[in-house]
Amino acid sequence: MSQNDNLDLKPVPGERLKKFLRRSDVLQSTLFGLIITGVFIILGGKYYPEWMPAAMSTDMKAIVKLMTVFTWISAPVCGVVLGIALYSFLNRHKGDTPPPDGPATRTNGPVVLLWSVVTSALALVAVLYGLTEQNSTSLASARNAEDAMVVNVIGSQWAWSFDYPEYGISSHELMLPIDRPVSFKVVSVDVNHSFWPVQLGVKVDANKLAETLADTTPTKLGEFDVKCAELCGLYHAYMETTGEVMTEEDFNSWVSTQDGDRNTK
Ligand SMILES: [Cu+2]
Repeated sequence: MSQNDNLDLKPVPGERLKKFLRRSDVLQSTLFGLIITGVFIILGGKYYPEWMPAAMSTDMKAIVKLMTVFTWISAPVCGVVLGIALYSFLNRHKGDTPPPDGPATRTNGPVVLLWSVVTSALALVAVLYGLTEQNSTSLASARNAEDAMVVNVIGSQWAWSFDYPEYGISSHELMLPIDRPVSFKVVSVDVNHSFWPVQLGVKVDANKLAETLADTTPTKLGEFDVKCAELCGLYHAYMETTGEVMTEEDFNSWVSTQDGDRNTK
């Protein structure tokens, strides 16, 4: 072993990382990764609000925003993985004998450290953003509203019914006045169901032995879908109805047309 070989073994700070980042396979994979990351960031920001169901409540608005931000946060991870996959596919070995292994990345300390720090930071941002959003004032105001309208939601095989104790009426369609917080008290009379008014961004289990609660404030006029999101038997797929967010005036006139004897129509 010559003196030069001995000198080469001494680690120079930052040298392994620099060497790694100058490799052509790393450069090309990174380039693919950056392009794919950019595509996901643009798609997430521009199209998520269009692809998601219309945001008709404070909760659904928060969910669309959360999905967009989480797409941005996860875009670099997905971009790097797909970038490496694309590079590998384009440079795949043709022939019968397998190619020799490249240098191991898992033993390259600085590279492992860099990737661990970057992904940990992304995960931390996701956790902090999620917690902040969960406790945001718009959601908390529906949760703590004293003037909330209570709707008792009853799931049964295979239909939903809604009791409005304040008005002494019952309906198979979920009518709600705009901008008034609503508090859903959800139960089932038979098996487990899941109450899912899609565009309101609420999804909560309907159990037989325990009442579950969910709150939101409808913010947009129009019809929305109410589905069951828990496989509950033969006609689960048909366990759906419609709802509508109405002006206060329309809601009051709808209430007056309902039978006060809690007759489900
Ligand atoms: Cu169901």
